Amino acid sequence: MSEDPELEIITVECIRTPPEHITPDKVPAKVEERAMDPTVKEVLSKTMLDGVETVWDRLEKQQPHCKFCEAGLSCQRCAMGPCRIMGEGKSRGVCGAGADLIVSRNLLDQIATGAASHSDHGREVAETLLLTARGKAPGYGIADEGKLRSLAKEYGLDAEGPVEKVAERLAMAMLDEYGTMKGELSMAKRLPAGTYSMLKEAGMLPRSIDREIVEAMHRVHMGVGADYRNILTHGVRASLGDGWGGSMIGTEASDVLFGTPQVRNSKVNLGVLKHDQVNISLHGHNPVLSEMVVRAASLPEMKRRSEEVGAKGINLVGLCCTGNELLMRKGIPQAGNHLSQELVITTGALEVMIVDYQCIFPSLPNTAACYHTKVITTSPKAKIPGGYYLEVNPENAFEQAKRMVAIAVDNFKNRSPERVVIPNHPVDAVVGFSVEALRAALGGTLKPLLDLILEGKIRGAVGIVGCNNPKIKHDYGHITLAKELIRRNILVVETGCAAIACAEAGLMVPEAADLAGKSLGNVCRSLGIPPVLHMGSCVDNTRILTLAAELANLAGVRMDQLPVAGAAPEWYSPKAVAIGCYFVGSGISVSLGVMPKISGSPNVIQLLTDDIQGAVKAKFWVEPDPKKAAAILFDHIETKRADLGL
Ligand code: XCC
Ligand code: SF4
Repeated sequence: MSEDPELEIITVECIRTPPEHITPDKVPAKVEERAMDPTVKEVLSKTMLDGVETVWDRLEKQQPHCKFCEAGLSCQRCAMGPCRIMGEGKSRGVCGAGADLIVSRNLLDQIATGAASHSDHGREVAETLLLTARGKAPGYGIADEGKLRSLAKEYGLDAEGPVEKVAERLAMAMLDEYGTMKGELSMAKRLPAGTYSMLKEAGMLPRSIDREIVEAMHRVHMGVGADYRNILTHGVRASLGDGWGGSMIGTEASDVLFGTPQVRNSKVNLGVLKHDQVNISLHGHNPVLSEMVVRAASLPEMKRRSEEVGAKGINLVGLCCTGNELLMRKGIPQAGNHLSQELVITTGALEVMIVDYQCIFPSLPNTAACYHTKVITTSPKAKIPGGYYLEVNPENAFEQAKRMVAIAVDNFKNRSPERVVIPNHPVDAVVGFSVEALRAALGGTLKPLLDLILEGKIRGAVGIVGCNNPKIKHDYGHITLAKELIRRNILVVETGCAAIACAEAGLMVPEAADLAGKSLGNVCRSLGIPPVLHMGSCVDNTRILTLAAELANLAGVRMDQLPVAGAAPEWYSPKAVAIGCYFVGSGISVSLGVMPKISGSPNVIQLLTDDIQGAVKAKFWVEPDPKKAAAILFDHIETKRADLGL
């Protein structure tokens, strides 16, 4: 129980794997099958010997998956069902829906879920900006005034005068984008003219952020549209509202409040936990709370308090995208990505895990119940049974953050040193390649980067993004694809869990230039940069959009004409579906390492892997083998080069 009197908790139990399921003799082989990072393997092995259940065990217990659901052919949308469709083209749901409709509607549902998640996160950052401007968010401030004023200009606002006034105007304008009546999004103007008019022509330009998501939910109701092409055209539009709207607001407003990322050094993997300090992990996606935890943990009174309980200080570590946000802006070390979230607890060395939302396993409190760790939930949207709930809003965030740090410090005495395993070797990583940081490194313009691409020293660029999925050996897809691409002189830019995977594999240090092909290697050495660049969290995929748009504008071409592509080798999340769609919608073709649930409709497959090119000149590939995916992406890039006469 907590010593904080106001905290109540529903007690949950530690979930153990049945003893016959994983016997000690099976552990080494299972560990090899599941993971490749040495620190993950070390802690996973300990976890399995502790008998604590993880995501991999639960995946095994789910086998075999339902074939109808896997193919996207089950429908739960109304009370005449549920329905499952069998056989090609003949079978129908009770309402008469066929395979194409059921599959496309399910996919639209996923796109809307993903776009809603990122865009709602963006809205909270913009609201925090507004409260900060009005002096109602103690602890927050404007960290990047230059960016604030240039964004205000971009939004067509008065960018002069007191900083609070400009911030207030910008925050209001950003919040207006969610339901704007002006018919299109302000930041869609970042699109190169040719791409913009192509989308307009195709009826895919989003009218506002929320409207397209709400309309998607309307369209998945029984008896609305029945044409799969029309349904998925709207899916692309809704995703573009996320990419050039909600997520982009998330990125830009975060930069204004917390600072635009600059290139910096940090450390990654489970080895960043410390034996002699109070360990707190920050997990989720939104930087609004975690930035306050960083401030609270650095207060001298907290350090003193930690010394009173026999610790040598407070060690903050990041997980998933909240971690990426802190890594890029503050250099806070990163403990791991999606599939490491349970392992941070099972090291036995974690006092508190603070979560906001998205990608948080609902069973984390059960995992924590096997050790001394306390899970603290903070968002009214994301209460989790078994977690302590400390509601956070911009008005109280700093005060609440102090309480959380105090809970962690008080919990240090409950750690059992004999149950702790912390791997020894954190890995170095250079992070923080925002578009602004890249531009600054190149002398104030991206022109030198474009020239290197035009000259062929860099053949092109691929954004490797997205999650981990236990169906794929942890991080194997990301690391293998990145290595194969840089070897072919293709620059790799990364976000999300992909970025963490490659950082842990040592690909984000300048010395990794030696793993790149000759010409890319030389470019990296002359600029002192790694061949794989960390561009941030998943909302920061918009940094990749902005980068590509700026390069296309400099070259005077549409985005689809650039020798670039996207890849999500280990994706799992509906957010990744939305990201894939807004990349493709913007003209950047995307390779997926995990098959979406569309195999039940050959027509939908045909649309997404080929016909969609008629509208946006980009498409999806599905290729589970990252080596083959690298070959596909390389050919694509070389074709684009040839088309440009390079
Ligand atoms: Fe989640 Fe962003 Fe995916 Fe990682 S990459 S598993 S979405 S944490 Ni966003
Ligand atoms: Fe079945 Fe049609 Fe209802 Fe879906 S919408 S559950 S296919 S009746």
